[in-house]
Amino acid sequence: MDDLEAVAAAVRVARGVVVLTGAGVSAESGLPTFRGDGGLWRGHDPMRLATPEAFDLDPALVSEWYDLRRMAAEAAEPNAAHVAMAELERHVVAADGRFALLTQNVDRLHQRAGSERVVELHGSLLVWRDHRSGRRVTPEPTPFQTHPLPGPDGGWLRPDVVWFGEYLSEAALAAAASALTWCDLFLVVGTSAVVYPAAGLVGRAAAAGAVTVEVNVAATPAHVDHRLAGPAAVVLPRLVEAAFGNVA
Ligand code: BV8
Repeated sequence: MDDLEAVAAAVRVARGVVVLTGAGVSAESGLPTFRGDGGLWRGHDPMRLATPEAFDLDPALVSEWYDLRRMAAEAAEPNAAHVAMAELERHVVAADGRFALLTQNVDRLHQRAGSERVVELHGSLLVWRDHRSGRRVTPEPTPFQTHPLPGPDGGWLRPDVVWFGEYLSEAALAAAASALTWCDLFLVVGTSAVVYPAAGLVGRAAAAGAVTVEVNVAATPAHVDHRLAGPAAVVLPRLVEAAFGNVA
């Protein structure tokens, strides 16, 4: 039995499924990853764009870069990987199992594909906040006319994402920790597994006794029980079909 069948058998009997996703899941929606060929960090130093210091130094540059990404996310469509994750959630919950989708992605494509139990570990591109007061706004899906935009409370508008050196929200960390208490199957999909604390969740799930499975087109530092090599938009639909049949 190849690994896909073994993993499908584990999915069928799982009582608590947790999925950790990264930029690789949105690659087939046309949104570039960070560290791969053609990735966002290619030609850009993340420390110049994805830190509070970068924003303080050049709010216009950072605002423009994130607004471009926001508009790309608005224009993108969920791909078969996102759809398969929403189907997996429905199957697990229908069988009285528990499910959580912990995403590092900030594009909200999981939610647009129908995933409901989503924890945005690194925030969202589609929500921005006043960098002084923290008051959140959801901008219209049209490009900003100036950069940076003034916030509602006298600061500048910044994306409501977690930058390097910033803490993840207590709520997100608590939701992830809670999911690990009942997780018996942990899928890690489309992430280079180098950004912490998200990347640390794989080891914590394994330490808690979960079966761990990686879906990726390349090897990563993640230590897992099974590796399913290939694009998420190909592997995940196959896995859901192998586990539950071709239920529309
Ligand atoms: C924090 C902003 C406390 C939003 C991002 C412990 C050890 C070491 C370092 C640290 C540590 N604790 C904290 C740190 C520092 C830092 C960190 O982890 N640094 C690393 C890089 C060394 N972490 C932090 O600062 C975090 N904060 O811990 O607070 C603290 C406070 C002060 C001081 C210290 C600690 C905050 C982390 C969040 C940073 N924000 N982005 C945005 O702009 O989007 S990180 C950025 O990387 C994105 O958020 C992204 O989600 C994240 C991970 O990237 P991936 O999603 O994995 O994408 P990547 O391109 O890397 O990989 C794509 C993968 O997909 C590849 O594997 C590829 O093979 C695969 N792929 C491609 N195509 C496909 C595919 N797979 C399947 N199918 C395909 N078709």
